[in-house]
Amino acid sequence: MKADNARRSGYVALVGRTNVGKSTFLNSILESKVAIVSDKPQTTRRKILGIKTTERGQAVFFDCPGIHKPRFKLNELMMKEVRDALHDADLVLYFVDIGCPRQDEFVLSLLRESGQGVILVINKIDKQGKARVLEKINEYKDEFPWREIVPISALRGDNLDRIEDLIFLHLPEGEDIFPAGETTQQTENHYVGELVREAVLHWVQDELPFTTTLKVEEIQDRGELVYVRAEIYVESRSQKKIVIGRQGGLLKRIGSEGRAALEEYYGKKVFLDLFVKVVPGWRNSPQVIGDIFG
Ligand SMILES: Nc1nc2c(ncn2[C@@H]2O[C@H](COP(=O)(O)OP(=O)(O)OP(=O)(O)O)[C@@H](O)[C@H]2O)c(=O)[nH]1
Ligand SMILES: [Mg+2]
Repeated sequence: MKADNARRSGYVALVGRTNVGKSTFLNSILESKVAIVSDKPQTTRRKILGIKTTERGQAVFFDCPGIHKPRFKLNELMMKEVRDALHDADLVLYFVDIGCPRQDEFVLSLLRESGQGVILVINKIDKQGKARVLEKINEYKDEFPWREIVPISALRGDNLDRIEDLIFLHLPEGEDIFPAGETTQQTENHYVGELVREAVLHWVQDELPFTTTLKVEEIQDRGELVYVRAEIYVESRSQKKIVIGRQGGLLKRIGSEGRAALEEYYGKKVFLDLFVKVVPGWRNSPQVIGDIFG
């Protein structure tokens, strides 16, 4: 017979369409800013690992890019990240936004294919009343053999205790995978690039969230300050003009927001040197994509 207090551990894939709040959930449950968040589509590009160790065990989350049909090599690799995470997972959390209509036959087919146990997470309940929560549960309950259905607000923290409880209930028995005390596994270069990209996403609009990326070229600790040089890639000269803005105004805003995030991370002064570079078709360029996923 299994002991109730046996330690549990395993991989938990966070999947769903873009903007449903997967990265917000990861940061909330870890109480640490591990993944960047934005209200623009396709914010997360490669899967981000987040580790939660408690007295019950260890849940290792894969925060995935939003599920979509790929049109560029970049997006094919984003979807590969999702498939890999689904394959490697011991448990899947499928996120939906309570305010969005159902349009997820494609996602449900991926979940079925994966053969994994899935918890349905109805996020953003802070935006809607209780009646809507019940409606949403009814809409979904017969669509898949869900292990559980949990309404939450990742932003406000509603029901996070409940979901943590259920995660450990459904993870297999096992010892910790990572040393206690670790919360993520990202290189400094990647994390720094993500923080600056978050600032880019905050300020750009229209097609630019899709057509920009960022590469950190240099990080140099100069004692009293950290020097960071990064390049924002865009696809055309007109996009470059937009990102720079009138009299450099937009790039300045991006720069000062990115610098503030980096100063918080490093706990000291940062000099952020930002450049905008035109790289036509970078979303199909093996070299650029290699940098993103490498
Ligand atoms: N009102 C409300 N907004 C939320 C909640 N969770 C996330 N958001 C907002 O939803 C937007 C998208 O959040 P993300 O966490 O970046 O979404 P994501 O699912 O990781 O998106 P991708 O990385 O693009 O797949 C942001 O503006 C968040 O602040 C929530 O519980 N309530
Ligand atoms: Mg995300």
